[in-house]
Amino acid sequence: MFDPFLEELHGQIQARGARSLNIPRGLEECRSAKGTSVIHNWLWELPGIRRWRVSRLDAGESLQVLNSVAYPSCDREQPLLGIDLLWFGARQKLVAVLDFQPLLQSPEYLAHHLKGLKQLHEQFPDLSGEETMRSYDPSRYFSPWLLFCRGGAEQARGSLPNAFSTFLACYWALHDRPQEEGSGLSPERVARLQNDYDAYSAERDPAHGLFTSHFGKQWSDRFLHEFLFPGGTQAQVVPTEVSP
Ligand code: BLA
Repeated sequence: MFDPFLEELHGQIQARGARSLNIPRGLEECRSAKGTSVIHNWLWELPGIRRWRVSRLDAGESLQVLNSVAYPSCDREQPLLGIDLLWFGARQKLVAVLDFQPLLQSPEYLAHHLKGLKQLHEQFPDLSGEETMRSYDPSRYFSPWLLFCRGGAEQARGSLPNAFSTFLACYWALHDRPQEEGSGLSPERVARLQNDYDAYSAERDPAHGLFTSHFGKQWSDRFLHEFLFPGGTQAQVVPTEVSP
């Protein structure tokens, strides 16, 4: 279902001069014991983006997933790019989340970095429903204008392909802007916030049970802490922030 999106994403990442990074041994790929599902993972570094991970899960009719997060270099305070697309074929159910995940929720930060996403949100109303979050807190590392849809084939085949392309173009536009303006976050603070994003996400990720059921607890625990959210372990050893 999402292979054209994966190709588009990888094409653009590579066109930006990406270098592939090593993935911890055994986490590049995993097949379920029954052989009914397989996950593939990729990891990239590119100018201005220190870590871009991409995952594709293929469990046939039962589930297809494309999940990706881009972590900008720490001298850039722009939001992370977050993609989580799920297709439950048997039930014809789509869960689609596309967001520029903000490091801060201050009005200045949001106004500076999220204008493009806000326009996108208005452009694709059928992907911008006011869905309720069950496991995450919407005011932590999600933007007010995320595209979040629990829908079906109509959205998956209708507006999602165009929204996905526009979303990527919009992130590149943000990425290519001159860096001097903004909220003036130091590289240390950006690093702390990105690590806190990982710690928070590792704690809340609703997918851990799903990974465990497909690939076992041992592999899934390693996947969560060593591939999906490796900064989470560093977040615990840094002192709490005191200054804005
Ligand atoms: C929800 N994401 C989900 C769910 C699963 C995944 C199984 C629950 C489905 C549901 O709510 O119906 C799947 N999450 C994954 C997979 C990976 C993962 C396969 O991390 C890793 C390979 N999630 C993200 C990113 C965003 C995100 C980057 O990983 C942001 C764009 C959002 N996923 C997100 C949200 C929900 C979700 C907002 C709904 C959760 C809720 O209701 O609180």
